[in-house]
Amino acid sequence: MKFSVRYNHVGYAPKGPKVFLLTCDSTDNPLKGMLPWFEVFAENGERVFGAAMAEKGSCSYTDEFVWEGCFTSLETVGRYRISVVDTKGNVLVESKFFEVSDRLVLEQLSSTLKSFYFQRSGVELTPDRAGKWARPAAHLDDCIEFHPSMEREGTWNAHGGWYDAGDYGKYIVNGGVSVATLLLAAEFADDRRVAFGNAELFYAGSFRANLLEEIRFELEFFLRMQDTDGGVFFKVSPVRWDGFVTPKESDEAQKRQILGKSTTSTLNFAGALAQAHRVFAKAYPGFAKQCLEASIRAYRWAIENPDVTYPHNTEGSGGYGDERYDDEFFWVRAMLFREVCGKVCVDCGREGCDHFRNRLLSDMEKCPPSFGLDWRDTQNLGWIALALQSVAPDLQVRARNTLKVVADEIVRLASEDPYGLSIRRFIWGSNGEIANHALTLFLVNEWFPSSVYVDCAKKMLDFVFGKNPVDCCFVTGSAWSSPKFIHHRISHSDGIEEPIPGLVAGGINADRQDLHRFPHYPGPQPGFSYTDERVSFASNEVAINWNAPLVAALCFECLN
Ligand code: 9MR
Repeated sequence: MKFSVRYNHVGYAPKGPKVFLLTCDSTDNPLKGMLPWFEVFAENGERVFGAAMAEKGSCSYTDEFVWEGCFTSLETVGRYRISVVDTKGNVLVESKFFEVSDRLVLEQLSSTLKSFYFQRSGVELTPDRAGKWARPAAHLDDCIEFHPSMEREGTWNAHGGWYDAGDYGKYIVNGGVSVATLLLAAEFADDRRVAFGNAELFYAGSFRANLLEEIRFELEFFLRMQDTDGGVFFKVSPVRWDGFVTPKESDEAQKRQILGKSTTSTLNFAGALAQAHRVFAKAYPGFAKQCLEASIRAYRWAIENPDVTYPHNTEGSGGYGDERYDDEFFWVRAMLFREVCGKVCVDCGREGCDHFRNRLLSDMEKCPPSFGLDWRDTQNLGWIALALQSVAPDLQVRARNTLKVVADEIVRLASEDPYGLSIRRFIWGSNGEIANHALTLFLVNEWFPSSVYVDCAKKMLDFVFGKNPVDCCFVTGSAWSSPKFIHHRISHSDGIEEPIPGLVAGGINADRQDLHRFPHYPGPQPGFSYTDERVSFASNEVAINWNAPLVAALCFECLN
C-alpha cells in the first residue's frame, strides 16, 4: 500500500485556507474507518499543529482513497512540513518543506504575468528584463505573404503579438480570449491592494501598469491584423510545424504566412478591443478610442459575414476550429453595449433605438453561461460584460444572478470531488479550465461576497500548484516539482537549463492525444494523464489562454 500527500508545493497565504490530502493507491479504505492523524513541523523541528484528518472517500479518476487535513489556523509565517501517522503512531508519509507567507501569491502573479513578456514575438528581449532568457528579435512578420488559399497578392505587416503556446503561431481566436481575461484582471486590480514590490516589477509602475503594458503589446498586433474592410485575419503561422528550434532558427528555416479572415477571429478581435476601450481610457485615451473604432468596424464586418469558417489548412499551426458563432456575437454585443449603448445604437447609429438591446436579449436566451471561459465557448464574457455594466440595471441584475447560479453549482461540484475540483473530465488544458472556474468564483464574489466562493477558488489554485494526483506544481520555476521539460520551443532551444518561468503546463488530459510519441504516463487512470516530458504535447504544452486565467485568478487572490 502506497500513501502520498498532496499539497500546495509553493505554500499557503497566512490568512487563507490550508488544506492538503492524504491518498492511498486503493479505493478501499485500508485504515478501516479509523482516521489518520497529521502534524505540522516548523523548520527547527518544533511541532506547531496536530489534528485528525477527515475521510473524503474514493476517487474515481485515480482509484485512490482520499483523506483531507486542514491547518487553516496556522497563520505564522515560516517553512513547514506535514507528517501523517496511522492510529498506531507509525509515520505513513511526509511532505517536503513548503512556506506559509504573504509573498507567495504576489510572486506567482508576477511570474505568470511575466511569462507573457517571454512569449513576445518580433522584438528583442533585453537582459535587463529577460535576464538569462534574453534573446534577439526574430519573426518580424512585417512583410509576409497570404496563404495561397486566399488568392491574394501582396504582403501584410503582422508584426508583434505573443506566440500562442509552445509553437510559433500567433492566433487571434485564442489571443482574443486571453486578452479579454487579462483585461478582466485589469478592471479589478487596484494599485493599493495588488501592490508589487520592486522585486516583482519588470516595467516601472504598479502591477496594473505592468499588466496594461503587456496587454497593449498584443493589442497592437491585433490592430495590425485588421483588414481594410474591417474583417480580421485568423492567424500567422509557419508553413510547416517548426522543430524544437529558436525563433531565429525557425525564421531562417522557413516562411511564415497569414491566413483568414473568419467570423470568429473578427469577433474575438471586436470583443477584446471593446473592453480595451474601457480599460485603457485613462492611461492611453487616444489608443482607447482607436480600439473602440476598430471594434465597431470588426463587428459590422461580422454582421455582413456571419458564418465565415476558420482556415481549414492547419499544416504548421493549430486549428482553433469553431463553427458556432452565437457566443462570440453575444460577447461582442455585450461589450459594445457597455461602451456605447448608453448613447447610441451600434447597429443603426441612432439614439434611443432598442434594436441592439433586443439582439442582446435574444443572445442571452441562446447562450446560457458555462462554468468558465474557453477559446471556443466565449459566452461568459457576454454575461460578465452585462454584469459589469450599469447602462441597463435590469440586465446587470439578471447577469449577476445568472452567474451566481453557475458559481453555486461550481461550489457544489467541487465539494463532491476528493481533489476539490468542479471539472468532471480532464481535457486538453485542464489547468486552464480549473483556473477559469476559480476566476468565475472570484468574479461572482465581487457581487455576492462570500468566503465559500473565495475558499473554493483558492483550493482550486492549490491543485495547480501541487495538490494533485501527479504530485507536480504545474507552473514552471515555482517549486521543486515544477515542469523541467515543457513542450515549449523557446525553452527547449535557448541553451538554458531552466524553462522560461511562470508558464502553466496544460496539465492532466485524459484524452492523451500524444500516445504515438510514447510518453510515460504514471498510471492508466484518467487522473494520471500528465507527464513532464517534451513529447507530451497533450499534457505538457503551455498556452496563453491557460496562463491568462491563472494571472487573473491570482490577481483576485491578492484582492481577497
Ligand atoms: O487548447 C487547444 C485545445 O483546446 C485543442 O483541443 C487542441 C487541439 O486542437 O489545440 C489546443 O490549442 C493548441 C493550438 O491548436 C496550437 N498551439 C498550441 C495550443 C495548445 O496546445
